[in-house]
Parts: sequence; C-alpha cells; structure tokens
Amino acid sequence: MARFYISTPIFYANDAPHVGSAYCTVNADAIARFQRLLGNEVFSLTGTDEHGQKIADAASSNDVSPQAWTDQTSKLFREAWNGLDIAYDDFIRTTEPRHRETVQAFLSEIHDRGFIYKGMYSGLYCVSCEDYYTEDALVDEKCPVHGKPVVEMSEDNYFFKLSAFEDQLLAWYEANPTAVQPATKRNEALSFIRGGLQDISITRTSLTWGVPVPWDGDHVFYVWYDALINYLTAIGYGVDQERFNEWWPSVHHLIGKEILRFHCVWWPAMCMAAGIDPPANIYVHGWLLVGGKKLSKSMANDASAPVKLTDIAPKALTEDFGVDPIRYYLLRETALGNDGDFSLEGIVSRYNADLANNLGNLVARVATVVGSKCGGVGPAPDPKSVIAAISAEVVGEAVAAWNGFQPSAALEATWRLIGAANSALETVEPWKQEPGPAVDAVLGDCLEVLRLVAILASPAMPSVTKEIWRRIGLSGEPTNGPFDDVMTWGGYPGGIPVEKGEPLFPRRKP
Ligand code: ME8
Repeated sequence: MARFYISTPIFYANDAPHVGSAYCTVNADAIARFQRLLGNEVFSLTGTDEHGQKIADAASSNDVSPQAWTDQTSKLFREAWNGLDIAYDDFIRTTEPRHRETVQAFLSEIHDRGFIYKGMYSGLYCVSCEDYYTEDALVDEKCPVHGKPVVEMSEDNYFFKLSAFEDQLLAWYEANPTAVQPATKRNEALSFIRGGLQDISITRTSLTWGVPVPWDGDHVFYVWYDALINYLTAIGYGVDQERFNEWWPSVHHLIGKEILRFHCVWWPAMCMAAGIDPPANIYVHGWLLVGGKKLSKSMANDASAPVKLTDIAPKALTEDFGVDPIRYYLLRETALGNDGDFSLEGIVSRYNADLANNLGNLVARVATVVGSKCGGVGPAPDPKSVIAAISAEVVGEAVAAWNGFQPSAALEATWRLIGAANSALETVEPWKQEPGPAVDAVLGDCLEVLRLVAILASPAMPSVTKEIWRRIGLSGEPTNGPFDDVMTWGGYPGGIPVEKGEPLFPRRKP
C-alpha cells in the first residue's frame, strides 16, 4: 500500500465559491477517490486562505471583522464541497492556531538559516492577486489577471533570498523532469527561473490581518507566504515529525495556472531554504472560461457577463442536474491542463449524450430485458466474450489516465466500454429473441460491463455508481476486493436479482 497526498489550493475566503473554484476541487477529489480504489492510503487536503489585504477589504466593506467575515465565507466553501460530495480528509483554515504556529516555526527556521533579511520595498501592487507587478507585466497599466488598477506601495519589509536559489532550483528541475506537469507549465516555470530571480518581500507593516512575524512584532507575514505553508501544517510540520515524514515530500499539489510562479518557483525554494525537500509533484490546470473569459468572482458585478454567476453557483447547478452529473461534466469536458468553455448548453449536451443516452440507456435496457427474458435474474458473463478484450484495454487506459491526472481521458476510455455493451445489445437484439444461451450471454456481458463501469466511474460519480451496483444485485459498494482482481473480466457472478428502477438520467431538453 502506498501513500498518496493530494492538495487543492486554499481558496480566498473573500466571497462565496463559484464553479471555477469547484473545478479544481472536484478534480482533486476524483483523483483521490481513484487512489483509494487502488487501495492506497490517501490524504486529501483543501481549505480557505483567510489573511491579507483582499480579505481585510471585503470584511471592512461588509462592516464586520475579518475573523467574522472569514468564519462565514469559509463555511460557504465547506458547504459547497459537501454539496459536491467532496471527500476531503482535512479542511484547513489559515486563521487556525495550528496554522499560525506552523507558519511561525517554518519561517523562523528560514530566518535562522540566514535566508531572510530586512529592506525597503516599493512597487506596483494588485490587491486582488495579492502580488506585485513590474511595469512591463501590466496590460494597459492594469493587472494582467484582473484588469484592475494597481497601487504604488512602499514598505519596510523582510525579504526572502529567492535569488540565492536559482541554481538549486534549476538543478532540482533537471533532476526531477516530471515534478511540474504538464511539460508546457514546467517550461514556463523554468523560463521564469532562467530569466533571473529577485528576492521577494515576505512581510507587511501596512496591514495587521496576518500571521505575526515572531521576531518583529511590527510585521505580519505576506498572505502568500502564510498560505503556501498550509500544505505543511496539515501533516504536522514541527509538531508531529513522524506523521510529517510519512507524507512529505510525496505530495501532489493541484493548482490553477495563474498561481504557477508561487508554487513552482517560490515554494520549492522556500522548502530548500528551510531544509526540507520540495514537493514531489505540482500539477497545473487551466481555467473554466465563460464567453472566452476566466470565470471569476468579479463576474458577479459585471452586467455584460454572458451568464449570471448565481445561475451557475455550484448549488444551483447540482439542484438542477444532480451532483454526479455536474461532477462528471467538470471532469470529462476538458482535459486537465487546458482551458475549457463552461456553459449550461454544454452541460445539457454532455448530460444527454454520455449519461442519458449511453450509461443510463444501458442500465435501463439491460434491466428491462433481464426482467422480460430472464425472470429478473442476471445471467453470468461469457468468459470468452469479445468484450473481455476491450475491457482489458479500457481498464489499462483508464488506470494510466487516472494515475496521470487525466480524469477526462479515463472517463472517455470507460465510456468506450459502455459503447461496446450498447453495440452488442443492438447487434443481438435480445428483446426480439427467445430466452436462451445467446440472450443470457449478451445480458451477462452487459451486466459485467456495468459492474466494471460502476467501479471505474465511481471516482467521478460516487452516488450513481453505487446505485448501479445495487441494481445489478451486488452488495457493498463499487469495488469489493483488491483492484486488479475486481477489474478482471468475469467478476459478475450471475444468478442474482436485477432491479429496474427509475431512469438514472432522465433526458433533458436541449
Ligand atoms: O489563488 N477555472 O485563491 P483563489 C479554473 N488563495 N480554476 C479556477 C477558476 C476558473 N475559472 N477560478 C479560480 C488563490 N480557479 C490563493 C491560493 S494556495 C497556497 C493559495 C482556481 O481563490 C484558481 O486557478 O483566487 C486557483 O488554483 C484556485 O481556484 C484558488 O483561487
């Protein structure tokens, strides 16, 4: 049994989550669930990022304290994740005492090792990014990510000697060619490093809403510096060394592309400075776009946005389509790493094509014909079925894709198996045949396909796959044994009752 640690970024608790925030979390959850299926010990982490100027501003415009504000908003994230069936193992809030202690211990270690010094900083700051920009990086004199005006800031700060880690970072990238994926993102990080690294300011005096600097009470840590350390807090850095060593550095950080520099340059360098190994893997995903623009909280105030943010809030979507179909859409529609268009029309067409017409139809047809031709008792599959070979290929591909952080490809492969079963039904047309071995063979094969699909698709659709499992007469939950054994053709025992039930995915009007 291996250990598998996966993290999402921690989300700014300045406002409620949107479906773009859910995108990363659903992908991380499905990948974690697949690793649990393999029998691995999994630790999946998510949470909220609660310090910094952006949160302080949101709290003050709502006339409450930052703590009260983040208490409310953090709860909204937790509720949204519960509503999307996210099986996280820990939900961290950066305002928790455990996190404050870890931040102080980790940064004191870097300070003691001589990589933090005091100096003056001035630059152009985007509050939404909580980041400084050079003049060249601005677009029309505005922040390149948010399109908002930047402000001149000048502060007496502590600096982290990032510049001292240029060679070490390049050597780490060289020695770990798959540490940052996909390769295009690795190249982006490498070219940033090769372009030369400057020391970065890691504290603020202009703000009090942050983790206090233990060696200088006038300063708090800059929010990004506190945030990245959440990945260590959750596994007991400085508190439970044994637990920490069990999980670190074999971590997989799943992140969005705009926070690549923090995770792929700063974070490994910070780890090096503190004397721990950098994270083993950082997987960078793209954005959900609406009308070509990044889906973001600021769309709430944009009258020209092509869709109202409230109409596509995670809760509104799951109430309309169901939890599993929304999870499926987020995982299947776009290959992880690319940008993808998000639209309600897109959800409906994916739902009708893959769920109603394909999986739902297979479940319904098999159960109906088992009812009419086999007295409601499912026959066993044919050990020599032609579908057995397709199944072996699909299982191999799906496993490789899940392991390679490609849920979309894993589901695409899984749906080929569903397609093979539907084609076999159309060829044999058991509903037109007399009961007998030919009817039993095709229905047994289809039931075996449903058993395999219920397992392979369970990371994406945990509830519906349980229901399929139950309807075809199996007990427990999808998977009931060592992964390689349960994925071998022929596991459906036959001789057990099959239930028809209501349509799993009633067709939607396009
Ligand atoms: O960046 N499509 O928080 P955040 C896909 N607190 N992903 C999206 C998205 C979209 N339209 N919109 C947002 C932060 N995201 C920091 C992280 S980690 C130590 C600190 C993703 O709430 C985005 O790419 O602004 C990012 O990975 C995540 O949501 C959190 O964004």
